[in-house]
Amino acid sequence: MKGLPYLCNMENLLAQIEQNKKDIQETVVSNKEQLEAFRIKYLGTKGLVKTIMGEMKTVAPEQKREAGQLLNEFKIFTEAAFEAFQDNLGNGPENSQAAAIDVTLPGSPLPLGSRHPISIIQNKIISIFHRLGFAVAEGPEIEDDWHNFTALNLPEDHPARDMQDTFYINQDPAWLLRTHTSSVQIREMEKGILPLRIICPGRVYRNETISARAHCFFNQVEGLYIAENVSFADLKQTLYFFVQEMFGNTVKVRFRPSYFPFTEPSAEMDISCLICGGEGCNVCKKTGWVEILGCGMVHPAVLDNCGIDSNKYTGFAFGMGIERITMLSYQVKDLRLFSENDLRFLKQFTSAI
Ligand code: 2NL
Repeated sequence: MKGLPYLCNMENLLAQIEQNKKDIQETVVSNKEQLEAFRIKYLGTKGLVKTIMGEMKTVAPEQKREAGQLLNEFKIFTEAAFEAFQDNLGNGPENSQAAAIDVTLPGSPLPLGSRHPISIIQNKIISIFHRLGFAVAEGPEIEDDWHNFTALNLPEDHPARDMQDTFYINQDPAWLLRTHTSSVQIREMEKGILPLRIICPGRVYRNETISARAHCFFNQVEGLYIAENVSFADLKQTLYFFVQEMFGNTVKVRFRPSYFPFTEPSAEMDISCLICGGEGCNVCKKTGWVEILGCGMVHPAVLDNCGIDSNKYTGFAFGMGIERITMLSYQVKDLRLFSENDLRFLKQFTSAI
């Protein structure tokens, strides 16, 4: 407006409104200060909208109705312009977080995870032994000397008890991180409920230098069957069934004599190499065989230590490393991959289970 006093008839009221609308249409608001200046100029208490509205009193009574309508439209026009400027600056209600959510849009899907390869193989082992009547038993990872060593017939000076091989708890070296899940089996035997047919999967700890083939923690499945008249033939047949279910029915097994303080006799079981079928390759170190577990008949001293009458009962036991079975099953060359949480590795095991 050119600073002229507002004229008091319909024609001039219309002219003022048209001029202001034109001005508003030409206004550029590119920051908060300009927005505020616009608000004060048009919509403030002394702004043009209010001022022109004040002109109503000078309009002839028969034209007041029409004038009121025009003024109201002008007010709405100005307010809409202000809101549009505000939105363009990015702080209007349309851009606030609440308004940005369109509830009619489909949600963003949660990415599907995958089971860890160790868990896949552990579950497979559990289900095979489940079909033979073995129940899963679990126990603590922090153990005492008795359940981890003494009850298992390990002499006081056995190297496994050494600080170098076992993680003892600093505050109280009577406690240690279990080095095998045999301690769970000891606890089950101590309960005295026979016959006993269990497998014990779980994490174990040994003070090993970490490499492609060894880690300071890994997973084991141990198995134990105690009843009257359990023989080495039962052990062989059970493990043979396991291998056939696990690796297929063309796989061959062989038992080699071995030594463990907790079994007598003791053996190690090999399977024919899955990679070369026995021809000889890198995996089997050109022998055609790969070792997968240790086993034997439970030593009578172990039964006695757990309060089981070794004249009445016999049993077999075995233990295997799940990492090793998993590496053979999926041809994983480095055991460290299992604990590094590298999604490029883990995603390769995505499946429906
Ligand atoms: C291996 C060897 C083995 C056992 C574990 C066992 C447990 C009790 C009594 C007797 Cl309570 N034996 N467990 C027996 C033989 C071998 O593991 O090389 N594991 C990876």
